[in-house]
Amino acid sequence: MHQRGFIRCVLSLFFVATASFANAPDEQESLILSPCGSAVLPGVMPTSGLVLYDQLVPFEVFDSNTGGLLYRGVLQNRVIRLNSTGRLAFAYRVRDTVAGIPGAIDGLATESFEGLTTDVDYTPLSLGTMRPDGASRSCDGSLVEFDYSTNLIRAGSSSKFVVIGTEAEFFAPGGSTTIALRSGQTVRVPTVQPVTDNSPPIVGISSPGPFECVCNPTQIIGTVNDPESGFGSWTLDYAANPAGPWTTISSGNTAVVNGPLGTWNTTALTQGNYFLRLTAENGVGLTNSITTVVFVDKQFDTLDFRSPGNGAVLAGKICPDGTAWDRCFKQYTIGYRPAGGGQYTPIDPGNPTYGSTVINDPLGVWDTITAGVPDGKYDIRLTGTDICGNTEKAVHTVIVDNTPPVAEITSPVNCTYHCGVIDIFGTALDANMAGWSLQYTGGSTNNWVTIATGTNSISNGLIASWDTTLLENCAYTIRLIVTDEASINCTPFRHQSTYQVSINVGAYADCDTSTGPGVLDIFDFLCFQDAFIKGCQ
Ligand SMILES: [Ca+2]
Ligand SMILES: [Ca+2]
Ligand SMILES: [Ca+2]
Repeated sequence: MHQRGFIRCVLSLFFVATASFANAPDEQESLILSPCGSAVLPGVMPTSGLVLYDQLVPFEVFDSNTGGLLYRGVLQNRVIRLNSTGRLAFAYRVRDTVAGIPGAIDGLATESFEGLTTDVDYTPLSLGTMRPDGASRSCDGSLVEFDYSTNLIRAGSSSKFVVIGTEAEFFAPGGSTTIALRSGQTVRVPTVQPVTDNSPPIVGISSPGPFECVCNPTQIIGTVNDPESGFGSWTLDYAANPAGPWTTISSGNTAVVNGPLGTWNTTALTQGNYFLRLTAENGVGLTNSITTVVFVDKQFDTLDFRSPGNGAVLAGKICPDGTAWDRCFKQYTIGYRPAGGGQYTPIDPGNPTYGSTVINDPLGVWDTITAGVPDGKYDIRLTGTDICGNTEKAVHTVIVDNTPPVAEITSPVNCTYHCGVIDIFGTALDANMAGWSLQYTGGSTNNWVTIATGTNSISNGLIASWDTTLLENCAYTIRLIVTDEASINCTPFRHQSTYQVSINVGAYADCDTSTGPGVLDIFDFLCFQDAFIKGCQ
């Protein structure tokens, strides 16, 4: 077998010639050739119709032993839409053969007719001289073979058209015809084949999936294919509204099987749902279309840093709270730095990022004591990021105050005796002072009675003057309570420092308390003298 003879074949699909194919009479009976069947051809087949395709396929056959040329010619392949049936007939004829070489064709066999009815014959009135003796069909129905064994198509001769009428409505490349020489050599040349395709092309978009988030740019993956009749063309469009207008993303004229269909640049689009439509037409003109909805993501949707607010004074554990939400959420982060500069450090080393959305709830915890954060002003930054890399940030500046206030009474001191108006000295101090309160208990009261309050800081100075004139002689305790503004561990509780001093108000004997048990001596006299001067009666 020698197949070097096939040199070239330029298929011109859908070439339409308007010439009438033949002028055979249409009134004759046709000959249906069933699978496994064979028949002598009557030469009566009606073949007038419209020539849809007419191709000349050159071929050569060589002797495989000597390399000598055995045959050279052209196979003419036509497709005709028959007037009699409206369906396609496939016709073949050997022509333009070169004389003077030894070859002689004794058979033509063409394939891909399985599943079709084949109505076979030759056209006695067409060009050419040789006609087949008969035809046979393979048992699978694919191959139809015309037999020229007693009417050889010798070199320099030609043949009349042999015709296979079918019920096919379409044709496509992919068939082949084998030319056999009497001496055993064959050559196979490409010819068109009938196509039975009642199914539209397969179209599908596998990525992005329905309602999936789409970033910019996004590659669209899908399938446009038709295994029966091959492929015509396809278009990928998008629209904001299913009624259109549609804008083309990409198009093509070759099949794609779960591969890239195009790259969608969404730069000019606003965020929202969009429709993607894939429309395709197969090789026989059937169309199919699929539409899906995707979400074009253009921004981080909601970042609400609800608390702590700017200027908040905080201590211990700090609890940022609010909302970090996106339709295409990826993560949020919370970091801190000294106010105004430097790198942000995650507030929680165990959660450098948070992978779940939060809506109006705690976002994280910053334990300023465990982290050893010095008192001072800090920026807290909340950052939300979506899967497209869109981010939103919010920064609040707060004051960390883990230092309780200073509360101290320096005068009077414990166990001293006093009368009249007592000046109380000491310190009430905090970097974030909320206020102080000076109170006493004792004598006829069992509760704390306020002497004075203030919001000013006092550093080793007069806190208040306490008039004890109307109080009974007794032991009294005075206390200084100083409160700062730092909210501790995300509660309303503040730092509070207390200092207490217990004294005696009124007459006394062992005035100077210099001896124990008490002894009345010159120092007591001096003490009495001093008390008298102060107004103790
Ligand atoms: Ca199909
Ligand atoms: Ca987003
Ligand atoms: Ca403080």
